[in-house]
Amino acid sequence: MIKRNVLAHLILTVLLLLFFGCKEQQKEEVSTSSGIDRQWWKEGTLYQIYPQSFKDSNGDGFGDFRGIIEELDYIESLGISAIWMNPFFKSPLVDNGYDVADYRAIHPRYGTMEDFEEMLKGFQDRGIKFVLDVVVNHSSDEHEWFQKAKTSRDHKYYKYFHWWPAEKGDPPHRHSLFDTEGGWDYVASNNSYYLHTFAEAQPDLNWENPELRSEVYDIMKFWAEKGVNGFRLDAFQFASKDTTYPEFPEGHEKDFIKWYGMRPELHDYLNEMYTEVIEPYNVFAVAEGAGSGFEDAHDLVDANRKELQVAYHFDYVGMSSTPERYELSQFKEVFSRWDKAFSENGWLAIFLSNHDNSRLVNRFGNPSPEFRTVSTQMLNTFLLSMRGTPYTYFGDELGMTNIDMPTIEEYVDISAIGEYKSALAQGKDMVEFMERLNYGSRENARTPMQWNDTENAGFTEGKPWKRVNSNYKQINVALQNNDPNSVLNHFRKMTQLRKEHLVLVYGTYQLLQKEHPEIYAFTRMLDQEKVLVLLNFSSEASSITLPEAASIQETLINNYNSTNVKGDSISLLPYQAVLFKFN
Ligand code: TEU
Repeated sequence: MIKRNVLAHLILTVLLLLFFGCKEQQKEEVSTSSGIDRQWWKEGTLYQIYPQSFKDSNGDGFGDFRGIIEELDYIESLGISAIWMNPFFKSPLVDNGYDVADYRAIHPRYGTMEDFEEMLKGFQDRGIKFVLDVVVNHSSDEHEWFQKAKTSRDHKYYKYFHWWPAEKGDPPHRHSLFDTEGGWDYVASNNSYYLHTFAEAQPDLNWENPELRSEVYDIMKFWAEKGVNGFRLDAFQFASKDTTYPEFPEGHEKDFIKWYGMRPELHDYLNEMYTEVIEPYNVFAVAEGAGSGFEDAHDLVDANRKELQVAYHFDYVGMSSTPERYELSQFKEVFSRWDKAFSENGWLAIFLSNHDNSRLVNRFGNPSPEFRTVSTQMLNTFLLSMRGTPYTYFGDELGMTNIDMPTIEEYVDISAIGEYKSALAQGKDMVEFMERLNYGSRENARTPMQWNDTENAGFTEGKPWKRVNSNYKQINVALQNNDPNSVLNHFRKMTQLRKEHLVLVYGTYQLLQKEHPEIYAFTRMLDQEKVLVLLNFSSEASSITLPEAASIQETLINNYNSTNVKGDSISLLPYQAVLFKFN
């Protein structure tokens, strides 16, 4: 049996193969746009709220809807256009809500349906759209469907899940992303094994069954009728499966996603979802995951195919998940490659962080007190000036950092605990393992929002469900609000700039000097408007020689007070980020 961390290694190998396997495609990195199809979900910046950690209104230590309502003005002040909120449905919370027991009910931790409606109206009144997280690759084992499915093979809900009848013998081995024991578990009452791609408590739903699909569309319609504007489809590339459940053969690491999901039928289901929900309700959908390559990704978001509107891929997330970090050349290569592939057709999300990764500044910037402000500003400049829809994870508009959690006792995340058990069982060097977990764990990104310098950073008046980062007195909203040079105000300037300059949304992208070891330089161009983006990814000053420097007209944004342009040479200070308009 291949253990979980071996699997993680395989995934990393896949990513590396993808990076280097496609190098020949990057010879020509100029992209062109073919007419503008203006859409709110392309132009806006999306802000992700992890509701459990945003703001607690009732002192129980968990963030809730009323806490979010209290902060609507703050959210509006960011200049973002849409919210994506992580799941808040009824759930046993085995995976913090990614295990849904009732898709139409609110978990009491977050409030009531009335609270939800008031919060939604608060967003609508401010012109902010709302994107719901739809977790329908799997449900919770406490969902009524699964509870009834367990009772008998004759129950109609039995066919809502994937089963292996025990009389056929042991099921073929299947990896699970959260369970070292594998992806099948036995149920005595119906003498069958059920499949779970994630935890044991997250049985996979059977998308090959039209009745199940119809139930999901009804759930989406229920929320669309309440006024939500979009859906994020969780782990969706796994939804359609080969129901002979073939074993994962050695040497097929590259095909991991194809092997377990991404069947051709997925496109039919998405097309059906489009006809049933997306088009009639005028909503949009974004899939977590973009399949196993450009072809899959294109098919998912090709407007002519009427499936999804946006996809997000993980190529650059993998490169930063270990303390060894990444090379700037890889970073440029991945973004340029994906941009080129989508220059004619389709649309991507641009993100560097979310609830499944440690903090942005730790992975891609420099969290030291000296550089965290400028390096976060530089990364936010990148996110908001690249082609695609920027996704900003809450707290990254402040430069919130990883929390130091050196011992396993503090971890509550199913993924972290599973990895720990597996490492222990394999006799790994646990000191090294804990260092890696401390750096890469997604729990780093789930600590409470830092509002001010009062106790618990103003997140709660009770005991927070997760310890607040001890740096909250140095990094918080109150401190940054009135400081024109703060990460927060730089973020606000960037969202504003993106609204004012359509070139930052739709302009073509061209990478300049791809070999430069410290500076990421690119242009965006739309009709007569031309913008030069210069980002120093290093803690040292650096300079670059560009013919474009001679045609600079205006500085649009700069995270330092000055720029240093001499002829065709531009010098940048550590982590300096500048946008120039040029002829
Ligand atoms: O994540 C899907 C996914 O691909 C995970 O492997 C993810 O990379 C992993 O959680 C990182 O530790 C989605 C959600 O975003 C995640 O929070 C859920 O835990 C998961 O689905 C199961 O629903």
